[in-house]
Amino acid sequence: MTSSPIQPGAFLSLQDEECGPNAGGVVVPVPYEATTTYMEGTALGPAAILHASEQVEFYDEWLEDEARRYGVRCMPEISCQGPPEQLADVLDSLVGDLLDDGRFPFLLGGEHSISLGPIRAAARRHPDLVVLHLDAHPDMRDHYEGTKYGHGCVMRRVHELGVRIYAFGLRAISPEERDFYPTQDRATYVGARQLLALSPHERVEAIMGSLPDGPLWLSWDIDGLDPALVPSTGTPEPGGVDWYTVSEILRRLDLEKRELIGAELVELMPQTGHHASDFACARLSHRMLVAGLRSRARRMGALS
Ligand SMILES: [Mn+2]
Repeated sequence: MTSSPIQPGAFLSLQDEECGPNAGGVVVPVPYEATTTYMEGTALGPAAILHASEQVEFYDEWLEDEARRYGVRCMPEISCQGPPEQLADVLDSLVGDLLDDGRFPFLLGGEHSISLGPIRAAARRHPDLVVLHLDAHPDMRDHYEGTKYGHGCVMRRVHELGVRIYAFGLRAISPEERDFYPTQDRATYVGARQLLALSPHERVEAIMGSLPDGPLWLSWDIDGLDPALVPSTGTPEPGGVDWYTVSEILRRLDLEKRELIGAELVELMPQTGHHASDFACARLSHRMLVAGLRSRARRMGALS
């Protein structure tokens, strides 16, 4: 892994105009880790994903397209030593500028607390925003370990913005969170157990069939996936969403011409000798970017 400054072409090792100022996608590495409660190391996530992305094939066979066709520029790492609410202000402003400039922002965490600022920026511009939340955990606690802005509370703060949250993959739910969901009409989820007896296609249907209409923000915690697939995460919860389901959800979002505003992938905790996790995150990042960039191109009339 390199410690040199991140170059504009760092994601996928792109060259020249593929990562120039007109690139449709902007990768924002946020190596932020302040409220982690179990195993530490998510601050190394963005660099590991960028490094692994050099090996990702340009062609995404699931969406039958290439992110580089629309351009992907990588920003320097966002460093913030302050509390999560301070980072939220920094990312709110930065992501807001990207959205106003017509870009598709894609953030790489870091811990999940990075999500509040970007989603706040998107929600201010799209009051009917829907957050499609992949996670093993609801992150819906009102406060956790002395803060209201840590990774365990981020979706509760997002919920307070007035947006709708639709989660899937949840399977580690506190009693407080279990009691919270039924009382809310803007927060729903498809739990892991609900998907147990279904075939892969039925699983996709169960998730997509109830997804609310509206512009989407993808807030994806890699621990939503089966930890057999991505063991390198801080709180690897057994069970979880399989690779084909998550890939097919992205394809369905594209086929249904859903409007994607921005996205993030968080909570990779790289471990020496476990590079399969880093690569899975890089591959998923590319697939998410392809979906987002195709939506952006459709919005601009450049894609039917
Ligand atoms: Mn999680």
